[in-house]
Amino acid sequence: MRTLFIADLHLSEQEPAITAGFLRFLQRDAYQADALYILGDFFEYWIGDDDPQPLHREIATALRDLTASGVPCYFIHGNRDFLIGKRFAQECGMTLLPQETLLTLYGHRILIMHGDTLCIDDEDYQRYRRKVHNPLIQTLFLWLPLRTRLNIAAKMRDRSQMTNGDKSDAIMDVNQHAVIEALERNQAEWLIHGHTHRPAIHDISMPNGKLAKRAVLGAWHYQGSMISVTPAGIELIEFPF
Ligand code: OKV
Ligand code: MN
Repeated sequence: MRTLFIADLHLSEQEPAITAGFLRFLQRDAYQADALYILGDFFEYWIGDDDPQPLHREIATALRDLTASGVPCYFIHGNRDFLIGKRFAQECGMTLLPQETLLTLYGHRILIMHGDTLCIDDEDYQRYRRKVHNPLIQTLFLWLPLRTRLNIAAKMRDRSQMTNGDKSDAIMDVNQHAVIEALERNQAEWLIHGHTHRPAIHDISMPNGKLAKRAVLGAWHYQGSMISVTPAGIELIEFPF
């Protein structure tokens, strides 16, 4: 009786150690779980399901093996891999979920999301997000040839790195009001998200006097990070690759 959550692996051909760590995590932990939830930024970048990168096929095969063995896998988009579509999800045997999803696990009401929508103080990012989430803009982008999309995406990542300066400093934290609003709106006890790369389990005093929890997943830079939910509670676990 254990459900696992991960986020922010930022998988890429450039970081084979992270891919190896993920494949080990699947074998060691995920096969024993009731379900696996991936809460976004699974990949460092994504420009369409038709991208023929060998890494994508390798990951799809590994997730397909897991889901075919009977462990359901669910996916919520991050700010980097928001273009992951039905085709790739089907290849993995995983289910795409809405950006905010309420679960009931072992009697607990748990809200899950990537976490970027909570960072409302970063107005530049929220403006950028509205643009690239516009369905018409996405359709137009996906019509472009693969090569063109790769070039545009590489330019956008370069620019973002320049304007962000030191990346980890520039990642803004969640807005506390947005957190409370989301928990209240869903009548949830716990919130699980990633994105900020600040792994922790925070207590939240709700306006109704109740205590809620916000569990934040860590990024997979030098080690793995997962959240485990069991009938006994919620736990943040870091582990070597
Ligand atoms: C992902 C981020 C690059 C942040 C572009 C429309 C547009 C989609 C896209 C291109 C970029 C995702 C898909 C990438 C996240 C960046 C830079 C900063 C802060 C368009 C729809 F605009 F060209 F029409 N993209 N890629 N960033 O390289 O994966 O999240 S990406
Ligand atoms: Mn993110």
